[in-house]
Amino acid sequence: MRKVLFTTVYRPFPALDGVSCMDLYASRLSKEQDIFAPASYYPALPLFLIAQNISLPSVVLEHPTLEQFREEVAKGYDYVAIHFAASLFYEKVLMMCRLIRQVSPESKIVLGGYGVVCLSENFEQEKELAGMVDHVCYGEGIRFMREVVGDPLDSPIKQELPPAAIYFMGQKVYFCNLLSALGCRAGCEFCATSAFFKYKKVRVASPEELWLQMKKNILAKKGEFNWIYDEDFFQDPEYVREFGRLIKEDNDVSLRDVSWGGYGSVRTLSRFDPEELADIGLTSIWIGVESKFSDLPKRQGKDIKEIFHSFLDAGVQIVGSFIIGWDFHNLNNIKEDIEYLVELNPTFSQVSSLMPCPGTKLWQKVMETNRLNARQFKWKNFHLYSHIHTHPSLTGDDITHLVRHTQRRLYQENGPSLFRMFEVHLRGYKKFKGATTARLKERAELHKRWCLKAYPILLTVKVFAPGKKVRAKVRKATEEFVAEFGKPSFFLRLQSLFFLAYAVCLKLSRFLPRRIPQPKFGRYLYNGAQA
Ligand code: B12
Ligand code: SF4
Repeated sequence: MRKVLFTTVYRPFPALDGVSCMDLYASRLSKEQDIFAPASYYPALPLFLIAQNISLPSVVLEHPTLEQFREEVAKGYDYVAIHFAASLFYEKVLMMCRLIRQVSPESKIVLGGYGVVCLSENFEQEKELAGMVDHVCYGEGIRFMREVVGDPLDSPIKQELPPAAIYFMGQKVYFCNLLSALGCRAGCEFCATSAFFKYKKVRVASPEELWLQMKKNILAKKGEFNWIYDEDFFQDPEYVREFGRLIKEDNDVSLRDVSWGGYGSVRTLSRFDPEELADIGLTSIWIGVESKFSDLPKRQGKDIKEIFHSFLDAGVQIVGSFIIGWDFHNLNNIKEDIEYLVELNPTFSQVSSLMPCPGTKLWQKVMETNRLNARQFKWKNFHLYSHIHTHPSLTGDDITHLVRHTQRRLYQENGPSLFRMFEVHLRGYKKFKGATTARLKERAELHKRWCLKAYPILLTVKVFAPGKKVRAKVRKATEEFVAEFGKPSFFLRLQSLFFLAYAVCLKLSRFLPRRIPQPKFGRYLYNGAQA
């Protein structure tokens, strides 16, 4: 019987700015937050997703070494399918394909993931790579792989995905991921993911399928919350409202346990009342702030400050992404832009340089105006902190410095993200504790549970706070906590001391030479019967 090997690229993974590029929280969402940046593991979602939706038996390798990969390939697979997650991995993918051709020349090579966009360019040996592979997926991968192996394209899609994990002060929090759709119609000129799907939204799950899988995750206690993939989940209000209706009418699950998040934009969120979304379990959103001066269509609608304020008040955490290096940025206006982001007080943030990506309108513009630093261009420098094109007035070093400055300002003014998370839950609790509906009362209980869970971090933040301002915020939050929930229990106080001791050890460990942590190797079997 034919069989498939699915794999990520091989270890070790590079560090960007001293932090592993595979760590979503430490390297991005809570960067520059000293000991308060949690570590995280993120599964290679597409591989698990595709493996369970084809009829052929398969093996999924996550983060093998090159040697482990070689041993597996030598077993003789009909297809070797590589998750080319980012073009940064170009050299690794090239090496893996050369190795497949040596060890198992009969195997068909399949590439998929956003990284494949590099194949259309001509900087390194892209032609050699393109010449070695049999199938390249530029788009949705489940149906693509079904077509490659000859399965019916439109069978139902399963989504039993391993949870992601966040590690902090010896604690572990799991969260689940679900796929609703890929691509986006808004067509922002810099956006890699919408360009990849040709500015169309490719729907993968109906509201019912999405809710049934989320409900399964909740009842199995697989994770504390569910992240929904859809580049702008709120773009189709009828879809969101149907999904909400299913949640509301389901008596098996209390709102106390429903906690989900997704990407949104100012324009699409302006069509919803935060309370309406809180009532169906929304607890986090990712909003592209991009810049105060941006006139992107997705930024039109309510004032972004109002959006931030009203959602944070409703207990919804916000990941705010922000870009340094727009053409209109200069050393005079950039500080104003940065302070504007700091004032919005996103719970987590992604601050990056403007990264033109092949396939986007921005890439085309940069190429046409000869602004790509093409002579020394290498895909290994292609990431969210690089500067691969010239800016009208800022140098590459300016941009690197400004990215770091923004991350530090967010930390100095607002404190660690985990503290901001506590604040948002407290705000949510205060808003809903006196609610008149039973559902929103349950929502208040969800916030209370998180406040109690996060309370022990306060002492450590107070001791290691980046300044007086944050210390004052912690004092205020502690008083509010006591006013709402009474004096913390003996257990909570003990846990606070444990966190503090842990933090001291972490601080001391900073004096030791640091190794870049590598994600663990995993080998998973799928028998094809699931499809
Ligand atoms: C989660 C995530 C991560 C995670 C996990 C990555 C992983 N293990 O795969 C972490 C934090 C580790 C990460 C790191 C990085 N990431 Co990242 N990441 C994402 C993010 C947000 C979601 C990807 C995802 O899982 N989506 C859900 C799955 C189900 O959808 P999907 O990936 O699109 O997969 C579908 C298809 O693409 C296709 N497909 C995908 N793989 C395969 C493989 C095969 C064989 C086939 C047939 C099909 C197929 O089928 C799937 C189902 O339809 C995307 C942005 C986004 N909004 O999508 C950026 C994104 C992929 N990351 C990006 C970058 C640049 C990075 C970093 C370099 C970080 C940095 N600081 O610069 C590093 C590199 C390491 C890495 N592994 O990617 C870029 C890649 C752009 C490019 N062309 O290079 C993206 C697009 C962000 C962006 N807008 O620029 N990332
Ligand atoms: S709204 Fe977001 S996902 Fe959609 S095109 Fe713009 S940046 Fe991309």
